[in-house]
Amino acid sequence: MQFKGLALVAGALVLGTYGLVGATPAAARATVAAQAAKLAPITGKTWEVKMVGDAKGYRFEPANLTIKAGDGIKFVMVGSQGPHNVAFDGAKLAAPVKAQLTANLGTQKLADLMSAMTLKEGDAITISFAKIPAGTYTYNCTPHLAMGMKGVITVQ
Ligand SMILES: [Cu+2]
Repeated sequence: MQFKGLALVAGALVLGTYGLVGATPAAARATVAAQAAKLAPITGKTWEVKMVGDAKGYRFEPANLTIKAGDGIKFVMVGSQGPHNVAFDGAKLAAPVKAQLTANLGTQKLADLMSAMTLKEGDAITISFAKIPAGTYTYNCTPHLAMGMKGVITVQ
């Protein structure tokens, strides 16, 4: 019995050490922020951005859009050249902002900062920018990134 007890204590120490090594403070804070972020509904205007694929190429129209805090954007697929989605570039975003943008994708989320795909004409992705700080947000369409399907949203 005594030996078994020691083995359990040793096992707990190994797990405890691994836990400390595996979780850096930054990762821990990001996890907390992700858990704290909840979808913040649109409180202002809902803008429309078309997701287009045609003989001229793949693009968001307009590719540059300035909105106010609390506004939302409805990304609507035009034509049949999909699939399209909206994926934010997180490289310059702070962890809490990434978490809020991801939360604001709601049930349309495919991955962090990335929406699900639209497959047919009229399919739409509506994203709230409530609780998103003023700044510039670059995004792209994952399937058509290599073909230059990108956009910029400025939140005032
Ligand atoms: Cu696309």
